[in-house]
Amino acid sequence: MSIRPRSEALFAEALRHIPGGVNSPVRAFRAVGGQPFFVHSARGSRITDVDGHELIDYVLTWGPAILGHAHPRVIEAVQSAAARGTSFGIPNPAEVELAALVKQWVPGIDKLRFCNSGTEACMSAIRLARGFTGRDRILKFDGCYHGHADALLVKAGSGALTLGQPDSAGVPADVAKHTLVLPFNDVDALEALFAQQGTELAAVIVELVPANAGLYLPRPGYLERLRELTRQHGTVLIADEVMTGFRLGRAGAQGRFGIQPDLSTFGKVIGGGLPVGALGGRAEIMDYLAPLGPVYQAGTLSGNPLAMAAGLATLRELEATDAFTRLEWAGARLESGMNEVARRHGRPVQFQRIGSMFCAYFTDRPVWNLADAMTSDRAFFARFFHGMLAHGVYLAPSQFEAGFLSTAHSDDDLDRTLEAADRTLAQLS
Ligand code: KE4
Repeated sequence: MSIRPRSEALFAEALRHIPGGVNSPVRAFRAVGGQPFFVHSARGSRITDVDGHELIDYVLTWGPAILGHAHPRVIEAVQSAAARGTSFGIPNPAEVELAALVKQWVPGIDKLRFCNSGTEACMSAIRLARGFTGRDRILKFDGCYHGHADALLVKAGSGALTLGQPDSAGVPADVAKHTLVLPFNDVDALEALFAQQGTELAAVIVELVPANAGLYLPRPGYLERLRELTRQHGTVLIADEVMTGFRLGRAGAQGRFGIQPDLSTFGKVIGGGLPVGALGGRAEIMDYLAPLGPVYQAGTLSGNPLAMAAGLATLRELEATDAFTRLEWAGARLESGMNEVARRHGRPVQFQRIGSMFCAYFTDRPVWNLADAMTSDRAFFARFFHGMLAHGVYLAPSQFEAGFLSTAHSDDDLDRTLEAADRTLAQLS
């Protein structure tokens, strides 16, 4: 007897109308088996599915819901903005306010351009770097994901990796050939590449904290060396902060690691759950964007007033509360608790965390790059995922995704989560 009959019926219908029944591949549960549930509503740290099950949510719509779902101030801001019109395609005050606020939070952002997704932001940043330098070649790192623009779907992480399609069909070889891919955290490989072709590189795009193959951290000195090499060779350093921006602190990962990129891309939190992306950085580069400069970039809904209102309300709430202190505390509590539970059951787990982002790899070796991440026992992860779901905890449906905490996750949520993990590991032992 299914406990989710309404979700099952909806998924059967979705399969008739939508490829794979989902509007983004990772939602399809292909990495963990079974089928996705459908959400009826969400509030705070909880989501309720269409069959009435309430779950503690650690996906948080893949990062944006840093204040938890349906935060009153965000809802109020969006409702108030909507009453004045949903879109104008004409400059509106909110886009100026949000751009100014982002500049206050992130040193080194002289100018900012809004778009509608992280993909758009990263795609535009690559085009801008190519236009600014006159060079075609770019470098990314395996396991890192920067959205689904052709140039960046080369050994992508996230969904593409989980679906076992390191390169996507439909990306012309003529496009992919301009994208070089190195292992992350390998300084020797970086030195060799820059020695060989550094002056031909338009850009390096990097997640300063790769979180699309689970979550791993830069080794001490690695990002600093990357910054030095890109500066020496006139290569634009693009920090992809779509996931880490405004989550790992006011200045995101670049603030935590003291790295000053030339360009940064943002998404997720900056939109407070509505569709927003952004790229920003040095005016010398940003002013190459149309209508000032020769690099074209555009969007009907860019700077949309509803999305701007949600983003402004979110950042203002983070600023008004001790959000980052709370997020750090909750992350540390979850980490220590999960490590204790894993030890109790003699299960090798690498629980890797920074701030309110985390990933539990089922492997006995620390994870510093994609090759390490691939040693995780994905079959066991799938069983753990479903065990946790059965105990009311929703983790990302893939080993190669990060989990997130919000300011709405209570001590009781954390206790329940650790209890669920204890019971799940006991059942799987
Ligand atoms: P979007 O186009 O999905 O808004 O952003 C693309 C993107 C760019 N850069 C980074 C570092 C990202 O993490 C993402 C998107 N993240 C995935 C989750 N790993 C989105 C989830 C999905 O694809 O459904």
